[in-house]
Amino acid sequence: NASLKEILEQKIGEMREEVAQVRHAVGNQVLGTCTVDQAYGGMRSVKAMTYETSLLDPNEGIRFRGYSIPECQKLLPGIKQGGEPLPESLLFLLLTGEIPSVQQVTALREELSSRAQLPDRVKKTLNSVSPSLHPMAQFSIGILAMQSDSVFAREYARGAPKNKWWEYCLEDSLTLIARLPQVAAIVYRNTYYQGKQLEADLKLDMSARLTKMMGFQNPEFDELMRLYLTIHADHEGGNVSAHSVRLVGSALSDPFLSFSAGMNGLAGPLHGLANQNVLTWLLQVKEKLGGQAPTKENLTKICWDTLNSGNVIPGFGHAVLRRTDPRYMCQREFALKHLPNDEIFQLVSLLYEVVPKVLSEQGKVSNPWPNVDAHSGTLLRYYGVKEMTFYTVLFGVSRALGTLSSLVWDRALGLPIERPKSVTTRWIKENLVHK
Ligand code: NMX
Ligand code: MLT
Repeated sequence: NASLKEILEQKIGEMREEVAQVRHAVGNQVLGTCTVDQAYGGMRSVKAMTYETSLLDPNEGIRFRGYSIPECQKLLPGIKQGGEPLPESLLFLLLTGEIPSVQQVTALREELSSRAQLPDRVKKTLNSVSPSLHPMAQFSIGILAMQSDSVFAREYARGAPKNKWWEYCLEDSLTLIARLPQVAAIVYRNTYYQGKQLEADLKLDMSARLTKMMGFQNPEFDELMRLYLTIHADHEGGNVSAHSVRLVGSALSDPFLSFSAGMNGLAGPLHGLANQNVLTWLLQVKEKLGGQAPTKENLTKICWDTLNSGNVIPGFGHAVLRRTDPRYMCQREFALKHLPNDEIFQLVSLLYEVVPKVLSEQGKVSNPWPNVDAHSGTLLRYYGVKEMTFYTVLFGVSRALGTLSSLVWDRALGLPIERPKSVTTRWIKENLVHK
């Protein structure tokens, strides 16, 4: 039962060797190309970076270090046998590539607990922020308020050698991950409970610690939180939050600065904010039904009204996925098991039959199927988290696990500053149109 750091030390040595071999063998081969349309079109599908912690298949969905979500649910240690995986187990997997033993997860939990206490000055900063600020902005401020604790920034300024950077990045990443539940809970209590804070119980795993600090006491909700924090953790490297963390980190900005940048991207409606917008939209749908039972017919009409008013249907579509998101499916399975009769879940279920047909008929979307955000708010609401503007913060707590694990590897592999080349439209005309 080697420690996380011992395993990482060994794996980093092996991986540096592997990358050197790969670059020696195929370093000058073309990985991806970029057409003019792709350059104007959000670089969609351009293969232009490496990212080790997860890989997304358009049809199958995400694999964390090679393991699908159902495999993670089966293999990663939970709080009890057969329960949902502990996010701490996933963190171990993302960092090392290995499924941890129960002892290894216990050790990591203890490590995180020992780092979880939030300094008073950070609490003070969070308490001084207006609760009218969106919770994602408050969350990002809380992350930045911890920046003075960065070991990476301190050691870099002292001239730390490059081969040690990953260790300082790991230090900061573990501290950040350990503290984020409390940052999130303070934002929650400040925004919706007049700042009445609850103590952190450091003996609990990060999910139960978070729900307790928010004010909930329900073991079933704790299990949902474990699943939630596991499945939102990582989605390969090109999504807005992961890529922002990578990009900002490539300037050797420390993990606090880099992760805050990622959260500012997650806060956008086309990315993480979609989970808030989905529930807002579902409640609007309910209102439009005006007491009528939902049917395929009346829901089809409401979907068309949404599209015709120039809005997207939140929670549907994806830049890479081309089938139903497995993160949607595992949440659906959780709902079928624990809340099959919930009114909003039944609405979500019926929309699963309706929306893809409407979007396909409209003929614009590359993928008409639901993504992770189409389901998460329904589950949170069922367990009492009715404050929709908070949902993306929970996504953010989870996204730390993947993006910060990846950042450790960026420093371990010595990735340089990111600096792709841009061109102007005039350059394209002169060099391609009038060639
Ligand atoms: N409802 C209506 N129109 C849509 C939708 C949707 N759900 N999804 C895509 N479209 C439109 C899109 O706006 C674009 O229209 P136009 O050509 O007029 O600009 C057209 O379909 C083609 O877009 P795609 O190539 O299918 O999608 P793209 O890769 O550009 O964007 C999303 C991907 C996820 C941003 C897009 O599907 C979307 O806006 N979905 C709704 C918001 C959402 O659920 N976001 C969460 C994604 C997951 N996450 O957590 O980040
Ligand atoms: C994510 O989890 O980051 C989203 O599904 C968006 C993406 O992968 O582009």
